[in-house]
Amino acid sequence: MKTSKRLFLLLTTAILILPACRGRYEGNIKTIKINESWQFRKKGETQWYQAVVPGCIHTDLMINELIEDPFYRDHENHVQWVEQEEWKYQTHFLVDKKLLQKENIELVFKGLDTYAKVFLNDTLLLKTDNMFRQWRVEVKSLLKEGENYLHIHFLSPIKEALPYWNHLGYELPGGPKVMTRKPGYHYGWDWGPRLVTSGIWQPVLLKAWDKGRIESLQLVQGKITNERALVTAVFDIQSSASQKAIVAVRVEDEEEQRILNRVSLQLVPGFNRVSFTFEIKNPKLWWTNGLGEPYLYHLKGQLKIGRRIIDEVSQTMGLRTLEVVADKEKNGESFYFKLNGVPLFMKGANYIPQDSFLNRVTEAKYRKLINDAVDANMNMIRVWGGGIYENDIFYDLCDEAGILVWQDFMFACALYPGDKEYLENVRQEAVEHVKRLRNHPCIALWCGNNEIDEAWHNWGWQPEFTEAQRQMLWEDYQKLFHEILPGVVKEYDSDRSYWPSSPKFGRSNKRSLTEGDSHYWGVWHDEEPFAVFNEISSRFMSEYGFQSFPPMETIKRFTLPEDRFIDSEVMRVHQKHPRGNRLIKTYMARDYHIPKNFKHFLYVSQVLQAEGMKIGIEAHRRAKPFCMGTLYWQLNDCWPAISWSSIDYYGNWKALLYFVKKAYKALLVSPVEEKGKLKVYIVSDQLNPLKGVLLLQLMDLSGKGVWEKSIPCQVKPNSSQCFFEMDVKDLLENYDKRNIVFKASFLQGKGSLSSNLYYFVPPKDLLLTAPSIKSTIVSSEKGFPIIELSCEKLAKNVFLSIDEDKEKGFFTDNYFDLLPGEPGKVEFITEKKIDNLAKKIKIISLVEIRGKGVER
Ligand code: BMA
Repeated sequence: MKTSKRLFLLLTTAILILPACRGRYEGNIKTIKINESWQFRKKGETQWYQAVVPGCIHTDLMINELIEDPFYRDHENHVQWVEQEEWKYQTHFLVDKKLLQKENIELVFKGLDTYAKVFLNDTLLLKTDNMFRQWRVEVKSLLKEGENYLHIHFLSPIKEALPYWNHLGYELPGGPKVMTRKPGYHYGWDWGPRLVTSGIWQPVLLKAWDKGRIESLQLVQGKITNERALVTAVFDIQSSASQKAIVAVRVEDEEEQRILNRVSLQLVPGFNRVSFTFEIKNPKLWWTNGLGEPYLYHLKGQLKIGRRIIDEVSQTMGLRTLEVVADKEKNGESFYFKLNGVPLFMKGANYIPQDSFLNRVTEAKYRKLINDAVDANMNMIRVWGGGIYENDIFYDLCDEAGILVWQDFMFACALYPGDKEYLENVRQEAVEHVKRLRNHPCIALWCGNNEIDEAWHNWGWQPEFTEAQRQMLWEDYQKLFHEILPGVVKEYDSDRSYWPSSPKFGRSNKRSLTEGDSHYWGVWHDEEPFAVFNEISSRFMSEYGFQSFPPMETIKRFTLPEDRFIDSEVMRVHQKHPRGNRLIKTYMARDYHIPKNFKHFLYVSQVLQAEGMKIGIEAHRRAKPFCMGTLYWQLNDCWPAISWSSIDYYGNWKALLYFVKKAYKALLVSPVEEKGKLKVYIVSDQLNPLKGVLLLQLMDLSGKGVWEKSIPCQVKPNSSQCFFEMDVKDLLENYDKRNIVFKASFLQGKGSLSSNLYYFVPPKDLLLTAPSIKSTIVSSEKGFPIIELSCEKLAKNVFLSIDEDKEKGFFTDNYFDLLPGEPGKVEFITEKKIDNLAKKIKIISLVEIRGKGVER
């Protein structure tokens, strides 16, 4: 272990400053956070270092400068030894007399990563083997007044799994990691590094209580009409005696604070369940982003014994009905969500954990990400099964924002053991998370796993096993995903749907296009052109995607100047897909001139990804109601990488998210070529009909109009309709395709509600010339600068950037096409005022970078 620069070195435990009993008496419950004065050391060494709790071994090693940042250059490779080691964590905490007088005292570990032996005052308290679970241990008899010693010994997650793995007698697809209940992505993924952490990743609490406490409060919605909603409150209560109690639910909204209902009862010692129904008059419903307000009621569940409220839980509640409609039809089986009776087209993305080191995901990062999703007009996020069951804040924010969550259980792309102990461990894990999350209106469905059904049938796994093994493995699969997990959902959250695997069928099964959700990876993995998105359709596209490079400002943060070329060793460490760079170049060559300059290559890679995904998204939306959802892969990153993400690790929007924002607008005008015809669709997710005019214009690239047509149209609510079609040959008879842009706009009065451009040749064949972009900066009402842009010739994919070393800000639009005679406006949101902004903003478009730069 490196010993230099130990900023936080603490020599002995003797000099520790012990935390006093901090915490609040919440009624009768006292909670003390044990998050201070933690130290760690490697097993076999004597030196203790300061640790941060919650945290993980890698970040602790970094803080103490014992390892370098694994995200920097190729340092991921230098820290692989960490996973092989055992780590000890310790702290001392004070307990006072008053606390010891409590009837019950419990140590709660909200999350330990992963194989740990926990000792309190040198007595073995607990052995853990599941990072996703919480652990609660009664400790009253072990605690003493004054100083107490807590010590956790983390075993190597790799070494612990191996004997178990070797004992199997065959190799499960996914490798030894499947033996360990820990996020799959920690072991490396095709967008993420291998950083197998250990540590105390969630808070440690001491909870002390007398008499009784509320274990959980479940809110089960009954019938909802315009006049009233009936809700049943189910309280699970622990009582230390036979005693009388009152259990109540209060509403604590701004306009109303009162008890909604209460019951008196006689508690028995131990576990008690009590339920009663209450009524909400003139209920306000919870709606998704774009459709209405995601209204939340603020409730309190209370337990009163004698005259005192001895426990109280706060709970928000969103009233809504949500069904997953999977009905057999003539041509397959539908798959869609119905919210408050309205069939809902889902627009969103797949989410992965925001960091390899989960303790670094701050509340601010959660807020920014969910705000970005809202800003991009999403109404669903899929929490993918190779990551984690997210922290409460994630679901709280989704509740507030009206974003539905497709929640996978944490199983992805592998087979898992089927022995009794493992299955029981997993069952407990599922029970905990279903109970934790079931009151969130945002949870749309529980899904067993990511791609395992598809993999079993299509990924060539089966020939690796004997017939008997195959049978056993499939039985194990069925046990977990068709019995245990749906059983847990049925028992603890019976109103929600369970879906065994995403996708329902793999791509090589034709039924994947007519039944259930599907993952379409013909584009990318099989190198099919983006236009294939226009030909295939499915009932719900829960995955499809394309990679791009992050922007230069991100690359600068993990490279040295000599690393900054596409296939440099360092860049390849940050490209986890074996064929990734080659695929990007292959697709780029089809549609673009491949830039020689690295910075320009980054830009074109993003434009390529964005334009490609736009084709997919619009095709899925046009296919409504046959197709009722589109979730692209992937929303975000867990480290700075070349990946499918739309937001990079540092929160920067790639071109893709700007395109998504437009393609996910409630009203979409979508031109497309189908079998030699140009068609224009209007897709509306609005619930009201719209009357307006569809204006169609052909222009040359200098902005001169050559053809125009206006079509009065009535757009039905929640629909996709084709309002125009014409043979492309006839339409373009007199013009050079390479010099033409088609614009379709939906107008009401003079205002355009939505518009879109269409080109008849790939960008590399367009006769683009220098657009002569002019920009002026004016101040907006909010005080942020606005950049007004105009051009003389069509400017394709105008890209605004600012000196990435010095300044930071967010352009409200970017990578867009600018038409002559149609000025553009972009706001630049910054935290601090930037002097000489006009000089610092750089503007380029596709034509300016052709043939420029040096190839590397
Ligand atoms: C999907 C996901 C991930 C993977 C992505 C890109 O199938 O489920 O497993 O990262 O493809 O290959």
